[in-house]
Amino acid sequence: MNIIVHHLENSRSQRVLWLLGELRLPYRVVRYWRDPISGLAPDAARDIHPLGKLPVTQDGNLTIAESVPIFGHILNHSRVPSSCAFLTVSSWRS
Ligand SMILES: N[C@@H](CCC(=O)N[C@@H](CS)C(=O)NCC(=O)O)C(=O)O
Repeated sequence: MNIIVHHLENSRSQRVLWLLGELRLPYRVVRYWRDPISGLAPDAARDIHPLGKLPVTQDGNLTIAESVPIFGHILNHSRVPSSCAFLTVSSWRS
């Protein structure tokens, strides 16, 4: 896994960076800063997501939006035991 994280400051995308850090997985960050007046993501975020919502990750040809599937993708490619609570809940919900 060679993941790129499109990360917006002060947002839930911080959780993706946290998870990758905890799992000691390598990643690259593309950083976006909020507009100081509106607090919205910059226009450049729309190059990677039609609504400019982050996080978005890219792993090879696979681009994923939405935190939960991003977490699933990361955990599927980690050495986290399959008994991990997150994976158990995911399979229970599907
Ligand atoms: N359901 C999405 C929500 C994504 C989202 O709303 N991200 C916010 C930051 S927490 C965002 O990009 N806001 C910038 C904007 O709306 O301009 C997820 O869980 O990833």
